[in-house]
Amino acid sequence: MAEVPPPGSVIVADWHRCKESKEYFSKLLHKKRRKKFGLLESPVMPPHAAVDTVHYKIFLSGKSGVGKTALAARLAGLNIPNSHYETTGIETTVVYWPVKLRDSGRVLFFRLQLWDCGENALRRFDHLLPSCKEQVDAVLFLFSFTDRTSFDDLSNQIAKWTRPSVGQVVKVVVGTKFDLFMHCDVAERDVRGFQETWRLPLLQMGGEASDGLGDIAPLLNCLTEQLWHQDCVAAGSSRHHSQLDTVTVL
Ligand SMILES: Nc1nc2c(ncn2[C@@H]2O[C@H](COP(=O)(O)OP(=O)(O)OP(=O)(O)O)[C@@H](O)[C@H]2O)c(=O)[nH]1
Ligand SMILES: [Mg+2]
Repeated sequence: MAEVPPPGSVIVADWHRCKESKEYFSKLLHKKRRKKFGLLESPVMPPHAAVDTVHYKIFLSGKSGVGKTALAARLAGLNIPNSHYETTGIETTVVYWPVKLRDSGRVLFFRLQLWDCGENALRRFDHLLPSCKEQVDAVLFLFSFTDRTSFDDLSNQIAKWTRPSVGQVVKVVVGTKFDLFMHCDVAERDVRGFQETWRLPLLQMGGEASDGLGDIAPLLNCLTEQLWHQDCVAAGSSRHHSQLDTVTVL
């Protein structure tokens, strides 16, 4: 398995808290709330501060009800569903996230297209998984802290994505429903044991979504850092990135 870069070694950690990042993060907000980007929309910087955008495809994996659709909504700043409505096919959601590279000081917008497919739909229709897997850059493996079986199944899921036929994909584990600690079914020592075995980043999610970016920043920073690292390793140079395109100034 590819080595995971230590947090903050590739991108500036907690950059969203720095004053100089305000100009970029403000493009994600409207009246202090998350801006909704339509299919053809993207953050627009003034000409003097135009930055490049890099595109990635992310697949959300996990049992039905663990919170894949809720996580996609949380990351995009959309309304989180209160009830569980099974996702009947593939839904995609786009999330923008600005990042500052540590070595060069260069700023990039990451455009993350999240692919969320209902687990039951995946099982019912064979053609869905190949579409989700096609040219995927990263997989978020979700388990719920309130559902032991979703945690026990993680190793199985990750192993499927670690075969040589799959190629290199960034892997991040997300434990959802961390706010429901009264119903917690996964002990801390089990989580530690899992991390020692797999050596993958594991982040916890849960609770009311805030209007700010603080609750999603750890996951998005971790994901973008690994995506960039994976590309640099693949290209053999930290300066080259084939997906670069300039943010269009409308
Ligand atoms: N309290 C709490 N509830 C959550 C959290 N994440 C998801 N939920 C709830 O869990 C339920 C199921 O979440 P979904 O996101 O619909 O589950 P899913 O993984 O998309 O399920 P399928 O589409 O059937 O595969 C919903 O009622 C969500 O509101 C969380 O972090 N905390
Ligand atoms: Mg769903």
